[in-house]
Amino acid sequence: MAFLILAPSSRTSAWEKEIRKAEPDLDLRVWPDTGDPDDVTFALCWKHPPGVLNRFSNLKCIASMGAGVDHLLQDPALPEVPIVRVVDPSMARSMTEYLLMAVLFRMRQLDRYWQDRLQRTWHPRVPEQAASVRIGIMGLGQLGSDAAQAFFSLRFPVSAWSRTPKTAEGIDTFCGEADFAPFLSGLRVLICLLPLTDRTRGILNRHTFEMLPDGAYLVNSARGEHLVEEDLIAALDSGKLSGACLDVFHTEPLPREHPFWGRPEITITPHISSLTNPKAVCPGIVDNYRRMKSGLPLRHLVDRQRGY
Ligand code: NDP
Ligand code: OXD
Repeated sequence: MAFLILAPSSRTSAWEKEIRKAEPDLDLRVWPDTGDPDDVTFALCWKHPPGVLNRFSNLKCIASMGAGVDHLLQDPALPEVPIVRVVDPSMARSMTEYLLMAVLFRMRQLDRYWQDRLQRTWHPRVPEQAASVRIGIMGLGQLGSDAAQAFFSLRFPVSAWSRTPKTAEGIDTFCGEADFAPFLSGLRVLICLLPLTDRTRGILNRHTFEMLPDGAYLVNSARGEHLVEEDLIAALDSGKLSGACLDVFHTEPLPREHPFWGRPEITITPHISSLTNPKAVCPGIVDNYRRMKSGLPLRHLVDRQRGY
């Protein structure tokens, strides 16, 4: 029974260290040094080359190194074994901190003060009150729920949209396609925290932007493919949107020639809104490995049909 780390584009030394710490006797292998492929029963993956997991005929579980599993499900030859993902309160907290930073930076016009500083200009502006800035969160799961509560505790009005009905203290909740337009109306900030699925790909498009009040602000820290990039440029050009803070992109790293770099209204961060911390998550991943070995129910299972 071997545990394989399969993450060709990632540095894996911290993962190896933390997995060994959690289970010192583990037969741990790191791609591409798999040894006998028939030994591998558990694979911890991030952006694996499509098709390669089929080499492991005794594979019993695939674990995502992150919260998202779109990188796994886009492999058309993914073996039919259970998939688990990372759920970690520190990841949710980190995402919440990023979102608070994005919204407060914008609200308190730090971008403009930064420009003023370059000109050595003293130019006070009246700040907006949180109570007049309605935040809309797409996705009320592990990350969206934490963020919604944090904005609510700072007295922002908060709306949240999910696939199935939800209730959350102080949050105006909406669900499904019928609720999409009412959810969007009245938002000053739209935050995307959806998983990438067939139903959510491209959801940040011109039709969605049209349903927002003029001058709304967009934050996307879910996946680049949620956004139709040319529709964002058009919405900024027309003034429909006043700006955006983007952490994720169709192509990462964002190519140097990409038009987003030339747009001062777009804040760009390099997919860091919530990095997975191997120290925090490896005990849970190893727990699932042990569960798989003992035939116990796995935790944080992914529903393949739903896509998340
Ligand atoms: P969860 O699975 O916990 O939550 C997903 C939420 O999205 C749920 O509320 C779900 O609804 C909702 N949802 C899914 N499909 C739809 C739909 N078609 N219409 C409306 N709502 C929908 O995911 P997490 O909160 O853990 O993570 C969300 C995503 O964030 C990840 O998939 C990943 O892509 C991204 N991420 C990005 C990071 C970064 O650094 N940039 C870091 C970590 C994650 P329901 O509750 O009804 O099921
Ligand atoms: C994740 C990510 O899905 O970091 O965890 O994007």
